[in-house]
Amino acid sequence: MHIARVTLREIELPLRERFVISSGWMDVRRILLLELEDVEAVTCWSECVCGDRPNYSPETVDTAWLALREWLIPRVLESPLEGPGAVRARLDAGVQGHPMAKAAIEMGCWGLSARRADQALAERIGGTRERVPTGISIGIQDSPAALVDKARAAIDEGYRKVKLKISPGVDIDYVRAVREALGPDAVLAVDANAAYTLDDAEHLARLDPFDLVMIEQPLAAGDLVRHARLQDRLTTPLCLDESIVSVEDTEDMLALGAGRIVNIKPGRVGGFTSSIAIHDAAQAADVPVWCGGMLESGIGRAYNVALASLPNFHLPGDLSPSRRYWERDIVTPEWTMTEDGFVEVPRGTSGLGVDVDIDRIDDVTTRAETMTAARATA
Ligand code: OSB
Ligand code: MG
Repeated sequence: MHIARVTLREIELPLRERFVISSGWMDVRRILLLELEDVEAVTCWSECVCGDRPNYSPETVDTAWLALREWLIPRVLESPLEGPGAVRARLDAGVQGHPMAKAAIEMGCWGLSARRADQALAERIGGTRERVPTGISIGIQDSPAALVDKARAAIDEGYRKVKLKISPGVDIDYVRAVREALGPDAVLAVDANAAYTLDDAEHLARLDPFDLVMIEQPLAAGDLVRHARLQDRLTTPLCLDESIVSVEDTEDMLALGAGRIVNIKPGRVGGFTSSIAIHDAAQAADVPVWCGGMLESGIGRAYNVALASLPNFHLPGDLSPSRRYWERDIVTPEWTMTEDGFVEVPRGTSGLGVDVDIDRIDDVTTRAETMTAARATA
């Protein structure tokens, strides 16, 4: 694999509705896209999942742009790579951190290698599922009644899991209202985005009666030991998101008992190689994983759907259809959900399984820069 050119682009896509989580909110998604091209002019797009502000992770669109332009893209342009499995080591040499920026390149190389092999991305990485159960992540609402309306609409649309964002004070009453309205069969989860501390253990135990499939990331990202203490005091399984950036973090979680479920976002953990290692480590420990989302465009979604077709993805992913997020996505066809709440994994196609709508992308692009080997060595 020999990358000859990489174009960095930033686009702005307005969300259909404001998305509020405990640590911030978003009306417009700023998205960093990459277009990779190899020496034989085969191309593939990928997406970097960073947000606008460092509320979910330390990386942002602007730090990723800098890291990609200054340190990461030059590294993949400098000489041929053995294959997508070799990309992460190349990017890690001499560059600490920046897993989201690294993931955008690494996953793009997997996409490119799928195109070169004339295989669907899911097939290229060993995915086995033909369709993946779909969940929805509902942002913080102004009242329990407003949340009940959203959650009920989601169940009616067919979603197989409903995740409610919570934060201190916007939690027990909201979850109770939804459980009472939707009944015992609804698959419900909550996600705190690190808003609590271990001092809130008793308060969080008040969620136990609501039979949630998980409480996602109640404590801070670095709080593995404290998550283990909290898990000891709850019957509801904890799921880690922000805390897991590598397979080593996953091993630590397993060793400490800091959680019983892992949310894998390939864009958060540095790409597919790391995602697959996390998937395998969790599977060996009988710990289920599921694929989280970062309000991706249709390009990032293609990677998430491919990953979620691996066998240990037992729980529905945050893989909602395009129309949940955007008036118009940047791919054709847009991502859809079946009436019974599944997303179909593209098969028998080459690469991502969707076409990139370049006219649409041009319309929403705010900056772009192309780098070639010459620039990289200049
Ligand atoms: O914690 O899972 C999260 C979106 C932005 C940042 C963090 C999270 C989320 C979501 C969105 O929950 C899930 C989706 O993409 O549908
Ligand atoms: Mg989360």
